[in-house]
Amino acid sequence: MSLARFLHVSDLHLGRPFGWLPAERRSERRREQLRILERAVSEAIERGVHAILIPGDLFDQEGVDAETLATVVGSTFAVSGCPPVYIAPGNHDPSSETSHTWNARRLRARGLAWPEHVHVFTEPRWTARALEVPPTVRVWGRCAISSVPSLDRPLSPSLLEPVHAASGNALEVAVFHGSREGECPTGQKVTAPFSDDETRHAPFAYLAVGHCHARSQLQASEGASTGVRMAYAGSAAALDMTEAGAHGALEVRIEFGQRVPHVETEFVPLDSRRVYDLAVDVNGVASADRLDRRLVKALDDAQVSERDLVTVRLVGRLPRGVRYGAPGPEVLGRAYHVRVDLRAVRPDYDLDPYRSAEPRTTEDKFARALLERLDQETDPQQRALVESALYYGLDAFRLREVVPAYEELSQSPEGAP
Ligand SMILES: [Mn+2]
Repeated sequence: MSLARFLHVSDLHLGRPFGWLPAERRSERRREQLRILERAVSEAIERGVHAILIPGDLFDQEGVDAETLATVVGSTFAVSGCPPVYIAPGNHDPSSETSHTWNARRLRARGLAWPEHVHVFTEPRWTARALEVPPTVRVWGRCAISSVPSLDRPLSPSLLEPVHAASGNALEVAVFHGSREGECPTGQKVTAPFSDDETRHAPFAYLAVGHCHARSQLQASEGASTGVRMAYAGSAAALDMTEAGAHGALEVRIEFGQRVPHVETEFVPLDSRRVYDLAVDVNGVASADRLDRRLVKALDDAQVSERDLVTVRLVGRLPRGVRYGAPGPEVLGRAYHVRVDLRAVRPDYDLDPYRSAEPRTTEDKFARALLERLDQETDPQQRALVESALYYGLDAFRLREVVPAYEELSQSPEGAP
């Protein structure tokens, strides 16, 4: 048996503007992205992998700043001991004749050149490079050639024809950027789509894919390999507040030789910051200070560190008289970045006037009718239903909007990290 090892690292988005961070932290986070890529290279060296696979969006955009470009092209991969690197550009950093990042002539004009051991797949059709070590391993790649999403299906039988024609005794590994149908978030651009069925029938023992920023994988028990057939390593550095959890790369180990190749992956953390999404219930809170204390407790319970990024979603009804605009320094000092989402908070209503006064307006009559039903109802589930109908109704009358919020009141206030 032989063993092929790779480091699969993806969607660095170097040069990201990070406009949602305070101005003084944007360039700091961009420098961190570069450190994360450097860490990926040193992990690859320490782990003794045979190659680094980068399936796209290494750069956030075509016009990445000159300093970042010079660092990545000239030094990040030039360190001694760096294994071969295979890059398949994605929709954020597509390959073209005019590309400042991938076109050799353009780079030369700036006095830059990718090191010899960095191979960039600059064609939208599948092409292959054989590894020197271990022998009989081939890396296949294809790239995005425009930032306009492509609907070409990279794993369709027609696009895979050259791979089928060439495949013989080699271990075939794929690196590309594309959308796994049913897996990427609905808001994300669909580009180079592929299905699980196409993945299972493709002649690759492992597919290192980029585009989806959340880590995920597809297992297979027959065909070109067993174990992990395809994976998204996710974004190596958290790029925004929606990218919850830990971020890094995947070490991929493929046993091959006498029998069907077997693939295993191991998560390699690279970003020392984590993104959290917590929900905090505001019901019955006595003051803004007390609410801040609830927030601090929620951060503590979730073990948020001062390096982390946190969205706190406030839910429930804020008691009358309590004003809350933004968290105080006590909360803000607990993490690198805290964003408080107030959209699900609704005012609590004073119901007594509806009970005592003679109903005159439609709002009064509506409230009185539902309060009477509420008083008669004994079943707790039915009571909850009538209560939320009452509050939604009052929202419609008073706020001129109805936002789903009250159902969340019955759920646990503890958010999951
Ligand atoms: Mn991306």
